[in-house]
Amino acid sequence: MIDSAASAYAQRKGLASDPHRPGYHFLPPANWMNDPNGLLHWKGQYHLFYQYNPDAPVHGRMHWGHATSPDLVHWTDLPIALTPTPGRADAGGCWSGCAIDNHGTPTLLYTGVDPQVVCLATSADELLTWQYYPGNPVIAGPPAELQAGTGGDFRDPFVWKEGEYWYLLIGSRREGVGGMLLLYRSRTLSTWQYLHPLLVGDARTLQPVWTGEMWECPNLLTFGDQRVLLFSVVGAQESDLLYPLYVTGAFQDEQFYPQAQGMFVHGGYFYAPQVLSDDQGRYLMWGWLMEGRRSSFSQEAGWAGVMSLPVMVAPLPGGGLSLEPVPELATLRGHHWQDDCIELEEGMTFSHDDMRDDCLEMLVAVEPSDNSEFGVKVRCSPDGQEQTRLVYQSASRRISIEREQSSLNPAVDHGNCSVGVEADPGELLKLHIFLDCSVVEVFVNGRCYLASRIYPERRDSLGLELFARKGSVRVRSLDTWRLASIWNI
Ligand code: DQQ
Repeated sequence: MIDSAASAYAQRKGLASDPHRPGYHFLPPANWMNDPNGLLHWKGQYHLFYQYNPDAPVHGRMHWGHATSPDLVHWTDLPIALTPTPGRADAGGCWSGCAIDNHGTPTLLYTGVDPQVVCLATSADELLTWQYYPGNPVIAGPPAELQAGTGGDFRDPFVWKEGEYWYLLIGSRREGVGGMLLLYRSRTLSTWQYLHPLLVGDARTLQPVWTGEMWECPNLLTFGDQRVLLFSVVGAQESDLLYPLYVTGAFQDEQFYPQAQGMFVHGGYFYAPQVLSDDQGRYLMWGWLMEGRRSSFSQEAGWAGVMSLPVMVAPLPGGGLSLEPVPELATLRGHHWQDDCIELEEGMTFSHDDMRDDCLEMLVAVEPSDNSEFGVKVRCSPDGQEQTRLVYQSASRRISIEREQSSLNPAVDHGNCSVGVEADPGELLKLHIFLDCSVVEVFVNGRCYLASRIYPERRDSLGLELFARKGSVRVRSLDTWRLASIWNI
């Protein structure tokens, strides 16, 4: 339990020597974490709540963990914010939800289980402790006419203010049809009127993207007249196919008119994102990075789950989303290697002898070429036995994360992932890579984001190398930084 700053520190210290435990991504002091919750920029502090099982590194009785940051980089552990409590509507767990500023009163709307209902809590002491609303649940389950087809799936309220109403979106599903987001409205936050489904998927269609059987964790972002819905798709019940989707469109007269949709984070490990709007007017997104190893390994390690980097999100004029890591992360930069104009012929590699670490940031700008395959190896052992490759194929315009050799341990994930990258003719390829022990995140030209997990076994798998494995490439510039850990332990 995070019952005091001292015990959080002791837990973090106890796990600090684990070579797979990230150093500059947020994660709890120990045990299990999943979705980001209740994101709020409040009086200059970023508040991050998260799905947390303080008792074991497995999904269990979900609490809300809590941390704050003044700068999006360094985090302070705070006491648990929500605890499932016998006799209340959240007795079986405090599942995901959101935070809002209700005219100066910090307010949470979250999922109580079981059954899945909407609960409300408020804070009178700057978000430190939370008072459970005695009239909970404020929504007692799906609307009667839809109840039978939802199978009780009704979770993760997202609330925003528009005109004279508060609106609430919640994830659900319709048996035999697909996922859906239900829309409610209220003037008070404690009494809600059901309006209609705002968006319904179709699990029988694969194109342009399969939208799965159930939707959860909705967010609605507003950019003038344009809206972006983000939600998370449960591919099929009882499967572990989980991925987030976006849909752009317009919200008029309480209806949503979709325009474009698609996947926006690739790699298979990023899930349940939540977004906050900060006082600079930016939408910042965090997602849960799932583990890519057996649960027994996480249990042995004493922790599971890590938060993604904070990512700025905005719609692009031609469709798709702009996705960039926040510039505040630059404060983590330490030793810097700077190189210009690196010519790589087929079969050649480039590195520096001392360019070895497992906490790194890289910016690589590559001139366009017709038919080349260029890449970066990370977590590479001196003999190459272990290595993870990020590869760009110019002919197919695809970026891949190749993990076949990422670990000598056969029981961790080794699958590859590959995604097409939109590029304008003549545009430089810009890879922005973050490596943090078992986390790899890659941003490509500010409009493609991949996140993956790797678990090298060898302590000397720290090498970094550029390579051309087909054709020749010209690297216009290469900047590599060692990044510092954010935990003072
Ligand atoms: N995780 C939470 C739910 C949410 C799911 C429970 C998504 O509220 O739907 O841990 O990861």
